[in-house]
Amino acid sequence: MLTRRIATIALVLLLTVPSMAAARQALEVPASAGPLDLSRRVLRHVEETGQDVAAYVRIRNGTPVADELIAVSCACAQRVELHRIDRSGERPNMVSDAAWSVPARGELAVRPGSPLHFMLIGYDPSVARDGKVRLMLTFREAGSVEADFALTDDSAAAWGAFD
Ligand SMILES: [Cu+2]
Repeated sequence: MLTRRIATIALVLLLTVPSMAAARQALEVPASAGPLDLSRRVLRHVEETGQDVAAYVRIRNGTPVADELIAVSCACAQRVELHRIDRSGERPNMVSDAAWSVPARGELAVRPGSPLHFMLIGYDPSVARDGKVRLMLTFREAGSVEADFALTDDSAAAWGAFD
């Protein structure tokens, strides 16, 4: 019986592991602006129109030249702000920044649970296609790039799924 159970577990692993890896790869197509690589592009899914929703991304810069993210936009929102949660006061406060630095040979991690997120103000979920919305990110040096962000019910889990 034990042998049979192990065989069953092995079979389950054999069937699920490759498909999980494939699903992870299929989740995101590569996107880049010049030398900057944009991955882990996720957006909090909501059904209701007119909400403010958060989006996240990891931007990697392999070059010795720093850059700056200076604007984000989406046909799915009235505007997109670069929000930073300021916890220095009595209550957490969302501050809208003008730009975020992408360090040389480093990364800008707009990560769930961190102080940073894109805030899509007045989000319209009807613009989404195939579980994705397209955002445009503009960098001071690298210029503009359009990239799809995957809708998710759990941003932290979606981000972590790339690990
Ligand atoms: Cu915000």
